Amino acid sequence: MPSANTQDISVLIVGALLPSLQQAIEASYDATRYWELDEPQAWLAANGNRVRAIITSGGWGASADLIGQLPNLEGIFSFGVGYDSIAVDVARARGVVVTNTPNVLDECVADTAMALILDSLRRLSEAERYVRAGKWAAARFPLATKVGGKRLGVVGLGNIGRAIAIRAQAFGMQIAYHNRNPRAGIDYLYFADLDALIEHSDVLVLAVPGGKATDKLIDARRLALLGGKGYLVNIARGSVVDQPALIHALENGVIAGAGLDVLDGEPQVPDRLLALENLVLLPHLASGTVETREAMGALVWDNLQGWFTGNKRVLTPVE
Ligand code: 8YV
Repeated sequence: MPSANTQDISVLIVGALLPSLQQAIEASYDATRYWELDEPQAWLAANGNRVRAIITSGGWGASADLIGQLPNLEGIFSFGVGYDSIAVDVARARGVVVTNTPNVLDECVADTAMALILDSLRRLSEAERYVRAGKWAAARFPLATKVGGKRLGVVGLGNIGRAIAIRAQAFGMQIAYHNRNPRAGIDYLYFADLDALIEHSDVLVLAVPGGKATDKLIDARRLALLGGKGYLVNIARGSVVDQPALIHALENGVIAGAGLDVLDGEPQVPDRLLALENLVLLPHLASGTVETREAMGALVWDNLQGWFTGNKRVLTPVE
């Protein structure tokens, strides 16, 4: 709740936030809307030394350049679990705390992954387009692929990956996963070798963080390993997939289909992706429910308040 002694603390909001979060911050802090500044460079030159916090999101990020212009920055408080768009190394080297919003979005992101699995294999979006195009009376919609019994390969069995696995298991899928190390206390089939997991899987779901370590992890060679009956589902980051290679694979039957909540270069959508019937495309909405977004906003707020009014105690620092 608003606390009088934060009114003089200058915070920079990088891009538009969830309205309830933005209102709370603007009511309690000396907040600047960075994205509305006519001359951001001039503003930073004049005011950068006052800014003590950046508020951002996984989408807006915080660049090394921006951090470099804020000599008294103490924290970066981000809305979203992924922080690949934030220069965390630069922040860390400066002793700037970075927080994200893990855990509270796991269920909704996993629900979306499961929805993409069901939609891709059962061709639901394609079938809906078929009905709306008036084609039903002329001919039956073609048969789809059964979900139960199929082998799901989870790339990245973190909290979200695990929530996906639990859902998929309830639909009768057989679960296997790849992590750098096997996860303690989990008895899903583990593959130390990603290629071996892909060859084993009918459906591959990507639940790894974005960033350099996973850049184009799924390339043309690995799509070929997934094979002509295989499906790819991505709720992670567009950068994890070599997108031109994926387009080629979908156009040429190298894989059977895909379901994507994220794209490289989003929100731009290449025309060749739009033309594909064997692709379910979502506009990065996996965490996008009222309940989850409010929980994410509350966590950003608690982190911010914890830092400035709670003796620098934040709930979810990026380690
Ligand atoms: C958010 C996300 O929509 O949490 C993440 O990493 O990608 C999504 O939940 C995003 O952070 C908001 O920009």
